[in-house]
Amino acid sequence: MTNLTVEAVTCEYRKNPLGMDIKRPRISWKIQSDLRGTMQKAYQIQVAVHQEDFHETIWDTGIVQSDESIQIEYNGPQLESRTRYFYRIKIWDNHDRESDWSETAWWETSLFSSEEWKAEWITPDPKQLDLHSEAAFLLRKEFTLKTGISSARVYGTGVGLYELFLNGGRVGEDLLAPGWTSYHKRLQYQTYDITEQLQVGTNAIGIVLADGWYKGNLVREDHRNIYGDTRAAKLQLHVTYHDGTEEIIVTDPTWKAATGPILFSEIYHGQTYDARLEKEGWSQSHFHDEDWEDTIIPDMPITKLVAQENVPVRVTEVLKPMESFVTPAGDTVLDMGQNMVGRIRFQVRAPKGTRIVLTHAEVLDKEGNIYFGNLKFAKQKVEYIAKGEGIETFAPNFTFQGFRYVKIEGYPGQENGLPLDHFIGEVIHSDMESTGTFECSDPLVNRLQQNIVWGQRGNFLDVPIDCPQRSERLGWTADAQVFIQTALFNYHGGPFFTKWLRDLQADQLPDGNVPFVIPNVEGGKGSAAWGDAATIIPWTVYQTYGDKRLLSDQYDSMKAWVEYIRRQGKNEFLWNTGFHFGDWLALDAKENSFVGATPKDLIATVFYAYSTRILRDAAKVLEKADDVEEYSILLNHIIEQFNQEFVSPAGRLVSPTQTAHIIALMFDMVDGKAKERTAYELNELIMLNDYHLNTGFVGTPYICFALSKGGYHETAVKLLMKDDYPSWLYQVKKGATTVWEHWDSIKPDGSFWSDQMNSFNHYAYGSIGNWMYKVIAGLDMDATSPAYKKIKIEPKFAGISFTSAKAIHESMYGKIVSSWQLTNDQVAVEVVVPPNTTADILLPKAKLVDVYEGDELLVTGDIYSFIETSEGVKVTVGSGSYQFTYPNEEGLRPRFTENTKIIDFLDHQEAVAVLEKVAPGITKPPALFTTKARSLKELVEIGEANLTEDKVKEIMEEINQLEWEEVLV
Ligand code: RAM
Repeated sequence: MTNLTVEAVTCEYRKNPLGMDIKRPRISWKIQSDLRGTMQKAYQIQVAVHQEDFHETIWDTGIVQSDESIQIEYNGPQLESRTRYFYRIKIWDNHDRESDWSETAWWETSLFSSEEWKAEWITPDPKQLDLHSEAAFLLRKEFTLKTGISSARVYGTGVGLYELFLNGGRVGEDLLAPGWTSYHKRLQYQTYDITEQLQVGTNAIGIVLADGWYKGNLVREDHRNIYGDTRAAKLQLHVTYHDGTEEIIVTDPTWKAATGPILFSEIYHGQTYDARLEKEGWSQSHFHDEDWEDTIIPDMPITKLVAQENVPVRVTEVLKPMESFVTPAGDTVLDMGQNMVGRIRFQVRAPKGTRIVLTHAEVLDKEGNIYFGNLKFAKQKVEYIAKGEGIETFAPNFTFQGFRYVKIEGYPGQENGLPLDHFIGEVIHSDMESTGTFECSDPLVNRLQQNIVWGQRGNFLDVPIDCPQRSERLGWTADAQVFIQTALFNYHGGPFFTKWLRDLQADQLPDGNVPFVIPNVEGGKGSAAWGDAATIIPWTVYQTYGDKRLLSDQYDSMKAWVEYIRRQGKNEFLWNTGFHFGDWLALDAKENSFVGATPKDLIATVFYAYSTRILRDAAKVLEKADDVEEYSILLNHIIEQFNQEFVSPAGRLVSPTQTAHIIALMFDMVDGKAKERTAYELNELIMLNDYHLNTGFVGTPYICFALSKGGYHETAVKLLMKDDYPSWLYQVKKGATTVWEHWDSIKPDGSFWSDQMNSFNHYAYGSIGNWMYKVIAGLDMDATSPAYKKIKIEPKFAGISFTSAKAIHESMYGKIVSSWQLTNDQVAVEVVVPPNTTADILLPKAKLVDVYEGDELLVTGDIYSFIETSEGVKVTVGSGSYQFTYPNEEGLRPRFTENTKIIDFLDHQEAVAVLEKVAPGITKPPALFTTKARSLKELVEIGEANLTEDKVKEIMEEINQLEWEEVLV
């Protein structure tokens, strides 16, 4: 019996989504098969309402002959509000098998029309309670329910931020709800199933309301009330009884209001909580609220409510502190061991009125003191005033902190050391599904990957923010744009970016210009590589998930951006006017400037072309023939003008910067001789800079791609493996646990880049992750078949200074693995291809007759197509797991460098033999094999090998010239 099953059934990217207002949701599934080469031949979807047995369906596709298994739009009768739809899927495959029905899944609709909102906005009566009070408001209401409750939902929202309570317990686990959108144009509401939390008889519901992004301090010092000056809530609770009747409880002026223990709470600044002011039982029935104030219906500037689009923000992990210590300045500091974003939860037994203060920071300065300088005016301060009743537990809400270190004041007995087990770090971010891992034989590169992932976690907080610590934390467009491909390898970003793009569209200006930050609270707009988020992000989401609807929804916005650019230049085909950030933070900037040396009009024109190309490709996908033609012609003109303006007749780029060369190559602005020359010059520029980059936000994401693509892959690898300033691994060696904003956020002498703008958790330079997945591990897709329907596996290990790499990506079709390993005599490539996809695999430098797949010679196996080329063997396979092995030709041996981890390069015996041969007496096993002693360089650094730098170089050369066979016999 063979096995074919339908699994991981999702609707709009989510498993059993509750409360969606999408009228034609899309269904996707993954296939499991124990036979190789499985392709779906047909599918059947059934949808039923109110029942799980599918006796009566409202939509049955019948057997549809199709290989489509993702993003299939519901096409049955019009859906109704507040209804649960059950669905299941069955498939047939090319091996003549029929699967069972999938497990039954569901989605539930929310409120489709604004008329269904019966609730009013409410806020405390300003005559009784100061609406501008910093204290969070409590709103409450009691209501009575009959027996026979069958189900209940609450639809709720608020501005700034709200949390819901029912009968004394919290509703849901979401934090920072309703999330951050362009509030005046669209505000999200959340849906919760509260059936289990209700009781027959009296119930009580409570709302806590704080400032948040809506009216708290944002962007500039003392700059508040950006969206409005009134906090308010709106909520509607529907109770359905077994007899079919329904009851609705809504917010209206019968609700009561008060303030409670939260005296202050803001995104940047933290929270002040006086536990003595807790109102015990306030969200339970029979609470005495006679002295509470009234509520009124305020005028609200909100025009549209939309159901939650993004995955919620939640606590996703809990960290234990690594240690605590007293700094030279005398502060007691907790070290979380990881630069994290979220909050501290602590426990304390303290006399009433004890004030415990936690101040959060990312790093210690070179003297070892906690450093707050880079936070600008964000206070990141949490104050707790104890009520003095037994053990008290506390964690702040409506705020988040970016920190590794926490200065603790006032904790009872802290002079004798902090009780570490009374503190935990709760990591908070948009709770996206993790979809990728990258690992290789180099521990520093692995740490870099971890840092990239932590950077993503810390900054994907409902909106892709630039940094989580200082008084900024805004949705900067370039940061999101340069990082998105890396981001979508690591985590599922479908709902996350769908929501953000709707805000981009909402905040885009009538002339097509795009604000610097989305949601737009900053005011600035335009700039090449920033506004281009409007085209790059929808296109990348489309490519990764096959999301044609998003592409179509964003199409007008994409086109408006390109047309905006088109009107800017002094010449229609060049973008040579206006404000640009340029190659932001590049190291070739003039003293005291943030802007790199690459001419802004060159960068702008390249991005003009890049956006136009994307628009043309989107028009192709959406079958807009006129636009395909229009933008193909426009693209050609831009490229032509670029060459006239920026490339000499002999093919030399006018701007001798790394970034100019990188983007010209990356975005196909040069061709033929000019292309060759650009690649050559780029390599020269980097060589002359001792294999160091000097690029900023614009050049860095593509530097290694441009080199690998241009024929200089070894240089790309050298750049990644550099660990002195400036480089990715320099930060890692300096102890970074997230990615820094500046190459020199911490300088080699331990001092900091200026206080003014120095984030230690900025994901932009983490965009190298994309190249690590795609080029080093070789996991990529054929761009003509989005969502990895056609996978491209092309590991590139030649010249690499490590011996293995492995990338896993959970795609819409299922898990893809690309993994390779080099040993002295063998190359092993392992590939996993999910059902209903195919993969083109390149086995570099392999000869057809030598390649095994599993135990069988490839040529005799059942792999269905292969061919030998000058690059190696190309195999096309269907789904399944494949283990390819072939002899390791000498050309594949990685070069031994001072950074090569010796025991990865050579096994134990070989290492001793080789080192004894080239430098008798230098090894002191077992030191060589401890985890610390990873490379020759480090052996020297930790004093295990008494060698000069020159001698190390000599040894490396010798090792690389060795006749291996001679040594190893
Ligand atoms: C900084 C932000 C962001 C960048 C802008 C131009 O303030 O941190 O990273 O995009 O400047």
